[in-house]
Order: sequence, then C-alpha cells, then structure tokens
Amino acid sequence: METLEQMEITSLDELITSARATCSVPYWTSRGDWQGSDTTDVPHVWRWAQLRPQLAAAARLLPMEEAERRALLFCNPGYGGKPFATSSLLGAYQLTKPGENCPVHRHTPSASRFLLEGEGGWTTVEGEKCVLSRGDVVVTPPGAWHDHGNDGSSDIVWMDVLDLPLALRLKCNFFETEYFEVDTASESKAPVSCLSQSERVVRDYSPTVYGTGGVMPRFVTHDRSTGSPQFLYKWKDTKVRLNALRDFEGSPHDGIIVEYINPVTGESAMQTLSFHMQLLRPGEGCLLHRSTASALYSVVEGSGYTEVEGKRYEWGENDSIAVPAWAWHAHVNTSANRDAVLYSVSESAALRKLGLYRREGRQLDGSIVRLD
Ligand code: 1HN
Repeated sequence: METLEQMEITSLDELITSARATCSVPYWTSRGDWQGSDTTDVPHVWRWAQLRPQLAAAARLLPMEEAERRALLFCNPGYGGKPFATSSLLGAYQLTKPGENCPVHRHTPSASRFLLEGEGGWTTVEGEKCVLSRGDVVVTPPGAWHDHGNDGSSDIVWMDVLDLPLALRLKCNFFETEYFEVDTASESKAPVSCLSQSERVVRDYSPTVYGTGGVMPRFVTHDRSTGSPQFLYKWKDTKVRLNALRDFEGSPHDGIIVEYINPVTGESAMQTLSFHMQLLRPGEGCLLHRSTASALYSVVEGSGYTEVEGKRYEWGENDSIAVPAWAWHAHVNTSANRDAVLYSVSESAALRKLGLYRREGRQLDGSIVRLD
C-alpha cells in the first residue's frame, strides 16, 4: 500500500483531498472563507422603557450578593443570545441600590460607565473616588483597580461599556480580584486583603487637574494608568463646550461632535476605546457614513432616529443603539425645537493604532469620500 506521500497526485481534485488530509487547503479554493468581514452583529435599539422596569424587578427580587452585578447585558440579535452588544463591545444597564457596592477588581478589558439616573453613584479608580452625576463618564483603563458603589439615597443606573468581546477574541481577557492595601492604622505594615480601596487622592481629582482644556498642572505626575490620567469626565464641562460650539457648521456626518481625550497625548481617552458626545441641533439630519469600528450610543437628550443600512431605528432618552462596523448610518434629530445629544463608545482607538481604522462618508451629491 502506498502512503499518502508516495501517491502521485494526478488531478486538482486529488490535490484538494490530499491537502485536506494534511491540514492545508489550496488558496484558490478557500478565498471566500476569509475575504470580507465575518461580522454578524446587526443594528439594534435597547429601549429604556422596556429594560428599566426589568432592572426595577431585579432590584426587588435579587439581593446584590447573589447578582454580583445587577446588570442587564445587551445581547445583539446577531449573536444568538451571547452578551455582546456589537462585535467588540459589551454593553449593559446596571442598577445599584443605596449602600450597595461591588468589590475591588481589575482586568485587561477597558471599561467605562456613563451615568443615566440617580445621584451618588461612584467608581473608585486607583484610589480616586469618582462620584457621578447624569451624563458623567468614568473610565477604568486596563489593569486599573476599581470598585463601585452608591452613597446616594436613591437607586442609580449607569451604562457599562467594555471592550470585552474584543479582548476575548484576542485571547487576552484576564480578571483579578485579590486586592491588598497596607492598613496605615495597624502596627503591622503587612498588606491586607481589601474589598474596597481607600481614597488616595482628593474627590474630583480628575476634573480638577484636567477639566479645563488648554492648561494642565506641571507639579503632578500624569503617569497614572495605561491610558488617560483623567478618569472622570463631567457632563457639565462637556455641555459647556458643546454649547459654545453650537453655531459652528460642525461635521456634515456627525453635527457638533467632540471626543473625550487623554489630556497628555491628545489621543483617545483609552488605548482601545474612543468616547464621543455629539449635539444634533433641532431638525438637524446628518449625512451617511461608515467606519471599520462598531459603536454603542446612549441618548442623553432629545429624540430622533438613526438610519442604518436603509432602515430607521427610532430613539428617545436613555435608549441604547448598536451600530455594527462598516454599516452606513446617519443620525437625525426629528424635533423642530429641541436639541438631541448622543454619547457613543467605539473601538476606533484600537483600530487606529493597528492601522485598521477607515471611515467613509457620503456627500450631498451622493458621492463617497474617504474621511479617515
Ligand atoms: C462590569 O461593570 C465590570 O466593574 C466588569 O469593571 C465586567 C461585565 C458585564 C457587565 C458589567 C467592571 C462586567 C461589568
């Protein structure tokens, strides 16, 4: 009997069979398998009016000790029930009752919270207690210790966005929960295991040090994380900037749009995630555009719709909208007298670093231009 290696291959079909038997495949038979994109996520809106009552039920029925996090994870219908909002982003609405907290931990995925409801919710990031009001953003860079809680008198709800699906696909998703601090009050200087961090810098450190663009103290270290040294971005500051810009023409594709940045480098606020806030003036409709990054939006103010690949997705306050990568989309503020404001998170920062970011837009005459 001839071995596989000894058999002479006399046809292309035999070659294919022989190649498969040795775990290879002829290039010319496999092109369809890897050309294009394997993204399966679809546009979707998670409606606040539908999910908020479910969170209330979870608050009523489930003690925090059993939930660990009282979060409703967004499942993109394109992923058959997996908790991925888009190909790269995990999103969730999370409710924390007064007095509850989530123990300190750190992980490789980049994470962010955006406060939707209530006062007194906080995340302590590397010893900075960031107390959130509606519209505030807090980022927890990879490897930064963080714990959460609610010191207020009513429930708080925020939207979590993490690049966990991206980290999973890159096989670098790690979580750690063993956190130690030296108890300064005790005789022994041995580190002890802690569930929460002590505050090591003053409240509102981030907005105090970095909140005014254009000036920055030169007597503090900016080396605080793998990304931005600013962890907390206040909505009141962003709102002032958006209003100051409202009479500019803005972007035809995104209206009056600003990006949350690392104040030291001017780059995106995180190594992998970018954060934007955009103002759509009354009646403003944007032109279609698409990018290689997916995005998850939260409606801060107003109402309107996003057209994605020819279909309209209506939205109102606190709704969350997933726009898949490379999908043509445009936002429209349908109100004649009210602003619409959209917050969004995308993985474009990661793609830019990898040289994989690309953006295209349609012009008024229908032609397509490369934007980035
Ligand atoms: C979350 O808030 C964290 O606290 C980690 O960093 C993982 C997974 C799903 C929803 C929320 C965090 C999470 C999460």
